[in-house]
Amino acid sequence: MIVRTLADCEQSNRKIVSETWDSTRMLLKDDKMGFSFHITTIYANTETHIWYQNHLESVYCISGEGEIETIADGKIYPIAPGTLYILDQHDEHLLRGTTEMQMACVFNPPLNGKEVHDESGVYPLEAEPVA
Ligand code: 9YT
Repeated sequence: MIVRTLADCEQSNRKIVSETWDSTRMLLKDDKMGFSFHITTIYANTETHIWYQNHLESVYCISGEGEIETIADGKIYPIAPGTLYILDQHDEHLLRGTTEMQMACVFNPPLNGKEVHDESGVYPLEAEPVA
């Protein structure tokens, strides 16, 4: 059994700060669960280009308002508390925070904890997906 608190994780190197978001990776590859779990804050009035070509990600909105646009078809989906979006097609997207949004994210394969997006919105592959 492993127990961690967000408050403790935020005080450690688990918290990564980027230009338009920060993310506290509470559960990572070295926990050997087959996925990682993060609490991410998307900053207000921002747009982030994301394309997880090597990962599957699901994101649940805890608080705040925004939208996600899938680039392949130009569709825009509102995000509000209670919304879960599931990037099952490795969907390239634009994530916009209207207000600050707090999100809970899971990744398969798990992140190792050091990743930040490169200029094309991609994280490098660290592991094969769990079947
Ligand atoms: C929602 C989203 O993908 N935000 C980018 C940060 C990511 N959740 C992470 O690296 O923790």
